Amino acid sequence: MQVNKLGPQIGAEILGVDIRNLDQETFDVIYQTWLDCNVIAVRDQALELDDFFNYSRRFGNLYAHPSKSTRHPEHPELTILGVNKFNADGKLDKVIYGRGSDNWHTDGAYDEIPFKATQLYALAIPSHGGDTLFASMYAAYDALPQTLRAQVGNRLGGFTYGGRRKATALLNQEDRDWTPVWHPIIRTHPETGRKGLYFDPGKIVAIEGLPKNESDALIDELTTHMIQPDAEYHHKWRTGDVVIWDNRCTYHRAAADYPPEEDRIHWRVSIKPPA
Ligand SMILES: O=C(O)CCC(=O)C(=O)O
Ligand SMILES: [Fe+2]
Repeated sequence: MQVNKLGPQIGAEILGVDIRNLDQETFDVIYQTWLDCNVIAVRDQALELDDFFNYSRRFGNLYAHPSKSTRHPEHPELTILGVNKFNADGKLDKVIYGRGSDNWHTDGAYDEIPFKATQLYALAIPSHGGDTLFASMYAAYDALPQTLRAQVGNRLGGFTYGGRRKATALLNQEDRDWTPVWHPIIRTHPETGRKGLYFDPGKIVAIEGLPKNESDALIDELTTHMIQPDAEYHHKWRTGDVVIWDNRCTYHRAAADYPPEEDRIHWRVSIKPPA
């Protein structure tokens, strides 16, 4: 097995393994690399659905994403990205094509127990474009000016699916009402012990204890501090890549800049901590 760091602070690729049969010792190295690097890509895999599920379950429990219309019909814990991109009239469905591209975000902040990880397996990749961009929440926290750090303090943020804009187009009509759940904005990672700026401008609705105008202003201010120089890693996909990111310390966004007539298809699972 070969491990190569890819970005200055985050991102690593792993070569020379078959994730269908990994002994515990090898998996432990992969897991530790993931904790150290926030996002890892295991290259050159050829997987059936069960292989992808079995490997993903080594990171935690699989959780059915609230977007029912993009789930696999027989396996609710599997989301398929990039299929049914064109409507019946031949027009590009921007919600499918642009999924994950509106904001830098962390997945699953709208749940009481947010997603620990998200894992994708690349089945089809376009000739150019379509990268996934990643950035470190640790770096965002480390660079936060002292005044802002004091303003946030121990405050909680309220998060919903779709946030203030109620961007719920991927959800069925009956699933569009959300009650905010509250998470500390400065969050200590349960496994690394490092602090990060746990933040998502597209999901946060309010900051605890502040009048709406101050809460909105602080949200805008924090948004400008999420992405730090040298703390990004841009993943250029290859078919057969298995990429997992840590939602407790990583922001991501899809570039949504590839030729729409080309396929870009991934299997995707949301992973929560083991019960
Ligand atoms: O398609 C991508 O590059 C990532 C989309 C995304 O935000 C997600 O799967 O959570
Ligand atoms: Fe996402």
